[in-house]
Amino acid sequence: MRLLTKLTIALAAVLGMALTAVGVVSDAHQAGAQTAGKAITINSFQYSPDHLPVKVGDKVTITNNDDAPHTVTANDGSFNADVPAHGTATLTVPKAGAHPYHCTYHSTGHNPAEIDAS
Ligand SMILES: [Cu+2]
Repeated sequence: MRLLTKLTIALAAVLGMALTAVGVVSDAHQAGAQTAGKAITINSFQYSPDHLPVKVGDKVTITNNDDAPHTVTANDGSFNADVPAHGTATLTVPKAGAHPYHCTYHSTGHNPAEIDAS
C-alpha cells in the first residue's frame, strides 16, 4: 500500500510537470500572437477593418494616413486614442465585449466600426 501511494504521488508529479510544460508552450504561443499585433488603419476617414477582433489587453496600433487628425473613441468610454494626421497611436481594450467607436473630431464622414474583445 505504501509503494502504491508513492507511485501515485510520483505519477501525479510527472503529470503535473507535463501539464505545466503544456501551459508554458501555450503561453509562449499567445505571446507570439500578441506580438504580431492588432492594427486599425484610417484612410479617407474610413476605419479598416470595421470589425477588429482582439483579446482583452491586446495592444492595438492605429495608423492615420489622412491630412486630418482622428480619434478612435469607444462609445462606452472604455478606450480613447488621439491619432495625429499622418501619425500613429496605440490603445488597449480593458474589457470584453463589442465596443463600437467613433471620432470625436468628425461627427460625420467615418464608417461605423467596432473592436470586439474576448
Ligand atoms: Cu475623424
